[in-house]
Amino acid sequence: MIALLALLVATSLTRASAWEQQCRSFRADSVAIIKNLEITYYRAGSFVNVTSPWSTLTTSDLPAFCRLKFDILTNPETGKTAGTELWLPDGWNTRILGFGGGGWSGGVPFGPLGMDGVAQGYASFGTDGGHISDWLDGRWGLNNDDAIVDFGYRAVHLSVDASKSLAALYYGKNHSKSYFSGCSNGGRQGIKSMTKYPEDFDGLVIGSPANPFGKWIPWTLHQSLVMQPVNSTRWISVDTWTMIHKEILRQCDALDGILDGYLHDPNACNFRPELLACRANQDPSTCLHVDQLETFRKLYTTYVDAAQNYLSAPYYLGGELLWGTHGVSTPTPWLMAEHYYKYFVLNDTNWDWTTLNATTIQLGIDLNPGDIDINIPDLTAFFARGGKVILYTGWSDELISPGDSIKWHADVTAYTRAHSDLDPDEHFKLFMVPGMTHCAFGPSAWSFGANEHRFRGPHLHNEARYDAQASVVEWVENGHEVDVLVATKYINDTGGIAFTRKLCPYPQRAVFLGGDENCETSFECR
Ligand SMILES: [Ca+2]
Repeated sequence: MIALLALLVATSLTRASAWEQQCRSFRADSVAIIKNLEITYYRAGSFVNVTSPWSTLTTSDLPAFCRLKFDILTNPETGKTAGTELWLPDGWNTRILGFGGGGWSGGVPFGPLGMDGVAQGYASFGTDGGHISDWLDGRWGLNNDDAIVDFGYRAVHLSVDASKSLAALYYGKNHSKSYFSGCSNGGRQGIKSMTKYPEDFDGLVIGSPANPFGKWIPWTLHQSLVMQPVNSTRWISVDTWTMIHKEILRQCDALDGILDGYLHDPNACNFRPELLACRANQDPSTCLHVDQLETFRKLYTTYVDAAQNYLSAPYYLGGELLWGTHGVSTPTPWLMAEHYYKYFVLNDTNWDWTTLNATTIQLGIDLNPGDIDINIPDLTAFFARGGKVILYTGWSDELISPGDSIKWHADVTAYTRAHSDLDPDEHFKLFMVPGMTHCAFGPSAWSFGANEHRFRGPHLHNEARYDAQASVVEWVENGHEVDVLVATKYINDTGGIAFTRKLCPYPQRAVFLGGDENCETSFECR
């Protein structure tokens, strides 16, 4: 028995050494667009400490993998490149998984690459989007069309091609399927891929997409502008938002049957803000001025242009605690939005964001720098080749209105039905996540194996319904439709399980049936 164990250990050591040797001697000369390849092999459980402006990963929990760090030549005429990494686990599950970047990207998304990707056996890749920057800093875009095009679509697309080729070279066989996981701008990147390069991915899990970019960006500035000037009778401070939030919960928390500190369906709440109107001589920190009531109404109303054309959905009830902190209803503008007009649209470093007007907004939409936007909701080519996509958005998203995900889902459904014989419901599911803020977190059950969820906290287990990424694999490879996901709330988002909830394909929602409110089996999708 001991001899057998010794043999097994020796065999596995030999195998590990073979991979290590394969990694260290790997050459990518045959992949023409790869430049400056650097190779590092990490044995299982070794200390990984890597950082980019976008993401830092520090862990000793990863399986053995070969790290390829390289530049992709994105424009042979100018020599433009985009920084990219492909991590190849010894125990490959034969799948490729790409990760998107939020904000302006600006660095390889190491966290999800490791915890969401390699740890699950995927050959995992991500790109910096063609530039190095802080995720909110768009100064790199000034008079830099090459970099803007990389950000718009080129860096991701070419990194898919390169990663497929490199994985085939490394493992000596082609990948089986390719997947993508991204949230925010990463969600936009996923939608861009499905529309522009429908063959790049077989399945995607995308969250809260920054889409349509040219209409979402001005919305963020609009949300700040309606409250200006700071400390006027229109202004709503962080403390006042907290007071409003408490009143919303007082009026509506129990509507879903559970006093759990969040709304399962914000649209079910007929909130009456006027009950907070200040009475004569009332302390103004305990009530709302009539001008603040008007501000409140505007922030929760669909944003349209002067001709009543739709630009963006509004805020929804329940996320108020973040609106004034890292949301967009803040004294200063959402930096990403200010930089979009300064450095991408107007090339005017002195542009004053408070002068935002219909002409500037339309110019951004018409210019569509770097083809950032996705203007036609056409996923028919992606659907026709069997592609599947799970889209998710938190109802309490503070940076991108969740209503825009609902509109995009409806637009794609309508377009598909009008222009093909395909059934969009067999390819595209939307999951609205009660109480979740932008991409993750919030008072609710928000962990379900979507982008960065394993990086941001613990994970229940790998069964498909607990794991959006595993669910889309099941859907693509075995035809098992995703009819429910289970989200988990961990104690303080780090510890044991506080409660679980069902997430249902929109427009269904999880209805509480009674019984144990902490267990998802007490809910039903209706
Ligand atoms: Ca509730």
